[in-house]
Amino acid sequence: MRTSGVVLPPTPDPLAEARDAVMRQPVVNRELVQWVETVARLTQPAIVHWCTGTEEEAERICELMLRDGTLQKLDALLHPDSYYARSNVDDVSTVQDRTFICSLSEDDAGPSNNWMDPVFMRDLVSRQYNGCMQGRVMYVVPYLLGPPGSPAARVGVQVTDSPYVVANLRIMTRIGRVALEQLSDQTGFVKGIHSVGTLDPEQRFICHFPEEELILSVNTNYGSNALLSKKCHALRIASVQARREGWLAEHMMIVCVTSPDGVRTFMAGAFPSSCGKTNLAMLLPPDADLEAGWKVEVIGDDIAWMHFGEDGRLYAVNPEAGFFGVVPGTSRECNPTEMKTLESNAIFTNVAMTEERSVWWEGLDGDAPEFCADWTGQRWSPGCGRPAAHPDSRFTVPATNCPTLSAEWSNPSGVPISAIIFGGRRSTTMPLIYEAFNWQHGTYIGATLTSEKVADVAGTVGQLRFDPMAMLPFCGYHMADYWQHWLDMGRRVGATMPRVYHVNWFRKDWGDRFLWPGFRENMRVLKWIVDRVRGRGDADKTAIGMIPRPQSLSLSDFGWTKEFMYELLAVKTDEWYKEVDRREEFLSRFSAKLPQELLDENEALRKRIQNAHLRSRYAEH
Ligand code: OXD
Ligand code: MN
Repeated sequence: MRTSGVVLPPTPDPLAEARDAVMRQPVVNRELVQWVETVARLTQPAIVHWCTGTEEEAERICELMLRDGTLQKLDALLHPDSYYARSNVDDVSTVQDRTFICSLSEDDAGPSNNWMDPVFMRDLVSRQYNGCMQGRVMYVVPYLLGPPGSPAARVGVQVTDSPYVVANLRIMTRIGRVALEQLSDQTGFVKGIHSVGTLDPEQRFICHFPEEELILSVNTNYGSNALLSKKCHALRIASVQARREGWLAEHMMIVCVTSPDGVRTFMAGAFPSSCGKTNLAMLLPPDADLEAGWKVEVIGDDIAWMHFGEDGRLYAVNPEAGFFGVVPGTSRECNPTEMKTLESNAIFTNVAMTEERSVWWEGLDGDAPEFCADWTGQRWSPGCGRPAAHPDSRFTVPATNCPTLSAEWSNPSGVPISAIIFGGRRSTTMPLIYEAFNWQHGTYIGATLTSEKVADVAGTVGQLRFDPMAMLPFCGYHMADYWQHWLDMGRRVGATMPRVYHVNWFRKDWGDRFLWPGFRENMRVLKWIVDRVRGRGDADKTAIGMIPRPQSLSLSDFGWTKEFMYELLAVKTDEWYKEVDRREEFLSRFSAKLPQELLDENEALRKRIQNAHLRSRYAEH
């Protein structure tokens, strides 16, 4: 019997047992129980399973996937407790054009998001959900984002018919009991419904309903399209909550830098993709620094939730419990810490698999195997003309695997952030590092963050792309309202905001060679930031911000010349004129709601550049 698109469950009632089980939980949220029942009536699973998060449960779910071929076990000696998975060949990346913000008002989504009417979209996706779990298990996964007991932590519940998603969510978040315990009858939670569906790319939808705190995803089983805790909840929905409640949900890594005197400096950093955010989070300082007592530890690699503490400072927690990273390019040479993190308990998706049941990808240290099975399962050998691992192949691994994970990573109070670092990939214009004059100027620097595109099917490599605060694809509301929120945060009575920095490891010389060695040497830049936030560190005031004096980057041991340092830190007025014009054009796309302060900052920068230009011309004469 069908009533208004809602199909009643088959008998025996798959919900009865599940309902009894959840009623035996320490805390029951009635809204949650009712909502799960409504979803089950619509999707009609054979079984409803409430995830508890135990080892045994995880083993059972993985066992199931080993049997049906969703997972393959990797060699137990080479990769203990690790699995290999392939997604459907039509379902290999996150899909911006299928990702929607369904706010009540189109104006709240802004020009950088795809907006769709919430009633229309709910109806469209519900039709996809109708009976979509027949004969299958519907998993109910309560998950906690943030350290248990933290006032910053939030609960989400994802309902999914994908055991692969459950296995990944279990790594990426704290699932089961720990999440339910944080829920009372009064606590709200973010709802997510996901179904693998038919995997039809034409019918793939990832929809966010900020007012209802609801996420609907269908016809995908890949990455952040399907693991709704990550970009969908912890960034898109959380950014809306953060604006409403006066905090920041940011696409930032979090690190703790300990100096030889034992003082810890906490920093957060936002970088568009392919700019080395994870490498910076897992930075291994040069041997001399390690010997001197410097240490860099990771707290988060992707997302930071920052709330004001009683002292007016911003305290950050990492809402996640695992790392979900792009694999190609990962190597011992670039990021030995990440490679150690991946040694066990990992799920690799869409990389290549070797005869020894090991994994391989482009950019891994050493030689390519003579042959292997590529990410589609076909035989691959070097020189065959296609990559063995998909460029967006991923690993999922628990944060606790990371040898440099800070003990503070699960501190319920979070860590006080002293510096926010923005960074892009720029072959010209941007010096190695500069410091904002103040919070408003820092907000402007973040709002105009740009990076050059890397590998791109459209052949637009090198093209500049604006990615404000690295949040362009992840902000759940109008970008200009988001900038206003940043400005308002800085104006809060008693607020002591972090200092803001911009870094660029990718500046090139005339011969198209990188000027900066990067990787471990980036420690020199972090050390300068530590000095600055501690009230030390030499800097020159320039048109764009405060720039280190070369000697304060302790470069002498490299034997670098004055000319080299000039290139690395130079503010070239001809390049900055173009930059200011580009920024003006970009900001104008948000004109209706654009905070005047950002335009003022752009104009003030233009004037400072003009003055610097004039001064340099007089100096020449
Ligand atoms: C990610 C991303 O997957 O930013 O973390 O794209
Ligand atoms: Mn990210």
